[in-house]
Amino acid sequence: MYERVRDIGEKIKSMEIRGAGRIGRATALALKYFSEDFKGSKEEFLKELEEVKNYLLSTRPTAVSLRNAIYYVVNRKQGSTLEELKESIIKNAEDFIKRSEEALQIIGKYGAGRIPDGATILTHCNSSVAIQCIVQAYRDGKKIKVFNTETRPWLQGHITARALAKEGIDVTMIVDSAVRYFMRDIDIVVVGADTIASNGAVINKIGTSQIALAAHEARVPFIVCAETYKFSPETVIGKLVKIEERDPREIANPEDFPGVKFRNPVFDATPPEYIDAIVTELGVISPYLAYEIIKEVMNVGIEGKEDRH
Ligand code: RUB
Repeated sequence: MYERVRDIGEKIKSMEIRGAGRIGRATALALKYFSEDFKGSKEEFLKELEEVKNYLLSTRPTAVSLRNAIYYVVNRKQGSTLEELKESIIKNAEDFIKRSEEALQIIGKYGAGRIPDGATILTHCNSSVAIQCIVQAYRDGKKIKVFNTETRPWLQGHITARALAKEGIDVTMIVDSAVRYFMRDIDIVVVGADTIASNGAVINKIGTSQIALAAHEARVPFIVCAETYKFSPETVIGKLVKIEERDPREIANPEDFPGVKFRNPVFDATPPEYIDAIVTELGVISPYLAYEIIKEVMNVGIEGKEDRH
């Protein structure tokens, strides 16, 4: 495997590169690097491209951004000669990264619009899109406060808290299980998404669905911020989103607990009835419009029969 591809793949696996948006962009970059570094015939290129694709797909199973980046870069390649194919992949990868970065900025503006002046916001895990909306609201001059969960077991909340504090935002970190206790102080919940299914369910960091439940109970608006490449075309044809289960040692050392089993699913699904809106770069939509997004943007509808990978 090419060194620069392997380097990105291993960083995604070990979560040095994490968060669905970054995973998508890193995947596109790995495919660009492969095309740049490849030496050999056209036949070898196509064969090795399949291997690289499958390797990247094996790094993390839940974030559809990874699959959609591969689809955008590889399946839309054009050309008949080796040089044309390589150039097309490099161009598609650069396009994907550029569009992803632009989407982040646009969602930041739309999402900030949904945050009232004086609001106390709750966020979970570390979503670059959710943070973008919060930071934008703050830069727009809104007097906001943020509560953020530490996000066990990987503690992505530490990254969020530091980023918000660095920006000058009033941020309070709480343990995940304190969410319902504090919900009475919260005006709006803002989270990101790993994957959005065609029925509008949002798959995000484990614990998101519990937060949505507590928000629903307290009648606190629950907003999801996600680029359109977080929507999953495969779910239109009945595929279920695979929930990643990671090493239990992320929770505790099993050797310290003889006879105890551990489970470590790292994502969960929040049903659409608990979601007030999804903020995308195409606008703010109801979760029930997920199918339309998939149909419009990805050109895959009920008629899209086959698995794309
Ligand atoms: C990260 C996570 C984030 C989404 C969205 O999980 O659940 O909320 O990926 O992030 P992990 P972004 O840390 O396991 O990758 O908005 O940055 O795409």
